[in-house]
Amino acid sequence: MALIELFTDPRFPCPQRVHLVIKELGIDVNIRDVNLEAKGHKSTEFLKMNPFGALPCLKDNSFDPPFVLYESRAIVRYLAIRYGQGRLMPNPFNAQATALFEQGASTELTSFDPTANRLVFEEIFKPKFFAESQGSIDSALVASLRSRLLVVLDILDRILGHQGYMAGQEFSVVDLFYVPYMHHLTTSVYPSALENRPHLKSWWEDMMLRPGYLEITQCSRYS
Ligand SMILES: N[C@@H](CCC(=O)N[C@@H](CS)C(=O)NCC(=O)O)C(=O)O
Repeated sequence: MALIELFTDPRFPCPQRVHLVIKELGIDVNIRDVNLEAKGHKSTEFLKMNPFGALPCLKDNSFDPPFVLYESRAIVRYLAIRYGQGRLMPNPFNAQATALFEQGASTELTSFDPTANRLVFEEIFKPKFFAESQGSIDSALVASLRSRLLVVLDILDRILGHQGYMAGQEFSVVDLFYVPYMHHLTTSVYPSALENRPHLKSWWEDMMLRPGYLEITQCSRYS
């Protein structure tokens, strides 16, 4: 049996977070495709692994019984610690580095994601995959998300004016957490997002060179 199995639909941003770290750290993972449109993630079998019925989900068969984990950011941290020799994570015995890492991780989860995720869903994924079940684009919501997002992007630009990466001076998994939604913002939903935000722009230019980014943007299975 494969050692690590990743249940994924690589066309979607949350699974892509995990694909990015796998590529970045060169971890050997067996891909188990679950088609979101075909509702594979709502099957009884899948719900036993992730009761929320969402992707991604990881199964590590090096344990008996296998270790099952859902939530993309938790999976990324787990893979970096267990299979990446702790790379892209702070030294857990360095209190300040760990605190700054958690500060950066919380900023992504509580400030960036609620606006970027919702906006990208509304403008890209809803019309593309879920129009029948979720209706058309809600333009009032889009307008409000856009103005809230700009405030967050301004703050991120200021933060990156005095540190190189989202969670401090080192590149970490927190930078990867941002990548899937930043990709959709900068390429289609909000191409002007980086205008007049020089620090954010230069950080993003750096991210676009990462091996995982090149894979998710150049390989057709991710789109
Ligand atoms: N917080 C979760 C969110 C997971 C999530 O919502 N995944 C989406 C794909 S980006 C999904 O499976 N959507 C289908 C659904 O919720 O029915 C994570 O980061 O893993």
